[in-house]
Amino acid sequence: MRNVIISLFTLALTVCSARTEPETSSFSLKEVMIPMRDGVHLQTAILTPLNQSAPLPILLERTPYGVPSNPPAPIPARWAELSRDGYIFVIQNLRGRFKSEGTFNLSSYVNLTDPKATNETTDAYDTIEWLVKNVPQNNGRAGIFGVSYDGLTAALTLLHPHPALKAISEQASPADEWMNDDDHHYGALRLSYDFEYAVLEQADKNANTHFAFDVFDTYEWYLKLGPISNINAKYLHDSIPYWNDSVAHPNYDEFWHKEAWVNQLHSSPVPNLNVAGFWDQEDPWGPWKIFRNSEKDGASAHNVMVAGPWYHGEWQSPKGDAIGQISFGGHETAREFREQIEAPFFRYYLHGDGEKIAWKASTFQSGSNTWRTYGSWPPKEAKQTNLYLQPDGGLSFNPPPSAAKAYVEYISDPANPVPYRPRPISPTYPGGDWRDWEVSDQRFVDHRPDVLSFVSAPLDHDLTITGPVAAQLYASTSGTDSDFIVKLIDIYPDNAVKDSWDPDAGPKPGDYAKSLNGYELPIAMEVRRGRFNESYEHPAPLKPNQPNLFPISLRDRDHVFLKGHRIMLQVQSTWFPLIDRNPQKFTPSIYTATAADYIKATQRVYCSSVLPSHIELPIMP
Ligand code: PG9
Repeated sequence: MRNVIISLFTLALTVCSARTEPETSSFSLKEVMIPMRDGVHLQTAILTPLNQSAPLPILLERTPYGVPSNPPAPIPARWAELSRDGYIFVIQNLRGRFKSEGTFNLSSYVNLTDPKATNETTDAYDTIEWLVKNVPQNNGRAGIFGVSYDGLTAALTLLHPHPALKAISEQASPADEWMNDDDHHYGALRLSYDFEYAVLEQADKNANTHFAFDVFDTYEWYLKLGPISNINAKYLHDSIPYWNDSVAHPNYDEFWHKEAWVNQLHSSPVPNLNVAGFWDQEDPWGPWKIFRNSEKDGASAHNVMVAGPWYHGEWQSPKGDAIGQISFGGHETAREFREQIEAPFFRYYLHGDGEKIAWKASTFQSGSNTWRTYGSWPPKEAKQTNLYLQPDGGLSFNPPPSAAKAYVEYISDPANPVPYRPRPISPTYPGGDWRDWEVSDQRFVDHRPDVLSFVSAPLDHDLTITGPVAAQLYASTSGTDSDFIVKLIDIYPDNAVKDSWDPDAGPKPGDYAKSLNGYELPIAMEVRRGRFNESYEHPAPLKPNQPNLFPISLRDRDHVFLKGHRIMLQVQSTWFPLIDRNPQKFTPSIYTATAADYIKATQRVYCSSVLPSHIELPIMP
């Protein structure tokens, strides 16, 4: 079982597509142990097309999740369109995973100055060196691609690529695990992910290990856990290095600065197709950061961006025609991406055939359900426009009148945190509802007393936002530390769709909940941890009851709020157990806080002409 796991999200997809495809493989598989510069050998599967008649390029994937031990039948969706052009596919286990020798560090640190250092950049280099010299009938050109960890290993080649590496596609690669993506969001710990993933990859070299929760609803398990120090005290006993590192380094210190490999990237030496999902629940930020850093010094190789309304890796699924209840207007976006963008990209650079991609960015825009292309990103036509929170719970393009009541308040209680998705909350892996939780209907929290909702009037025309979105929240807490979470939501009208049930017989069980009428669809969500408002390196207490500006980046978006829909902004101070609870009392490290440090706090969100909390929308003409 273990050895057929290609990656966590493609496993399920491979199983699904097995029903429709023939069972004989069109590849032969050879397993080799490839030597690295320090004598460590890496377990590598080489898949050669049975019908190969001429030299072909090599397309490499490097993974911590296991390589196949048999030729794939049917061919996984992620290779289906590419294989029509002909590639020698190569998959390698990272050092220290499964039969690969050495130690798995779960680290993105690349030391470019020490000539003896080994890391994912040097291992990819040595692998390509060996492959172009030893794989029969290769055409001397290699590419590397992959999603998530596999995407990270692709992206890390940019720091020192082998000369035979002619094109890469990093897809959902993390770039700085303290700033965003899997483990933290601007320093706020992604508790459930960081803990469960560290166990997954570091509990056993030969397996992907799922932590054995003894409570069905993990919300309850994490709440009963109490302070975070109990994870080591009661369960892990310091046995998982990455978890130990996470709790030993609460701030953006030297450890995390080194892990933020992307800061060493100033131009892309190799053509790169960056791919991101707008609803990627793991690594939505890295690809945009890599895309932007690649052009910092202006002298980049071909560097383009693709984004779609996808969960983590959905573009490798057979169709990609929906996420959760939200369908994509009849488009099979995953297949279309692979057929019309990814395969031509590699064809051009590795086969020397076809046309070079002419646009800078391409998106599948949600709301309108259309593919778009842009000559620059963000598009120059987009105009940053403020949408203001109003003291009566409204949202308006006009700032609040000065005479208005200055704030709206709520009590945030760490003993009763707001769940991030409807309970019961499954473990992260295996899947459960994790995959598409970011499109969960937010009606499940919008009347909690600790969740504020600001809502616009119904739109009288379509409103398109294309580019970076941010919130500027003026807020205070009666405590000395605090989190503020904002969610930008698209509210569907109550008559958005015609109900599918017979009007006389009424809905069958389950039908009503499946309707999109009145649906509150999150478009962008993010957390800001107050202790880091002034400095990521040196956290500081907040002054009780004093308004502070919480700047909250909501990343790049491309969405149309359709006529008749309303725009909503929710504000809350807990998002559990996705984000660990802020004690709301400043402590030097939240990871050493005691149960007594977790206190209730009164939170105020200001909506006045002097403290005009607002959201910045990049509105297209
Ligand atoms: N999101 C996973 C991951 C990538 C890189 C580092 C840590 C975790 C993954 O899906 O591979």
